[in-house]
Amino acid sequence: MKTWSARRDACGLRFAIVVSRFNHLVSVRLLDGCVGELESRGASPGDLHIAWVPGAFEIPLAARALAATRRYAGIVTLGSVIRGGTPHFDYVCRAVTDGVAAAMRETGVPIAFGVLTTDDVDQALARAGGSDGNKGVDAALAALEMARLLPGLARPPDADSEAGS
Ligand code: INI
Repeated sequence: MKTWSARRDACGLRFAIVVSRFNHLVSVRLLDGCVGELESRGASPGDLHIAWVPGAFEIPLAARALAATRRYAGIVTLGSVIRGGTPHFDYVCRAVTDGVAAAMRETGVPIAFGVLTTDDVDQALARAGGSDGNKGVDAALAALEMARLLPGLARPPDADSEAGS
């Protein structure tokens, strides 16, 4: 059996990161995790381009615009939507998830989803470098893996073993 292998090595790859200013304390922690992970895997700081947007609702438009430049191997989206007392939460969550998925489909560029959707701030902080890990790290790894995998899918697989880390 043959598999495509996707080394999670960021050397020489350029990434864009779209991050929401809303819930800033959470966002900076997600961003720290994301940038730290990509740099620890060899990305050059000059190859990580960061776009701040007002809120999660604006993330898809910026991600799509960046993807359309064809300059990036992958894009990471970061932010948090925290439930309040109104249906606003549901509309913003729907818009950002559907919008990011559509941007990825329409452009063919890997766009990782690192937008938290939580009931309260504590849950968000727990997932932004707290007790439940850091979704910024997870999103960075997803973007990196897809960036490495995608070009090879145009050719048949040639590795005999499972993909490594
Ligand atoms: N944006 C967020 O990123 N997170 C939220 O929790 C949030 N809440 O709760 O309202 C939020 N709202 C702003 C929204 O994303 C837009 O920036 C705004 O509606 C302007 O278009």
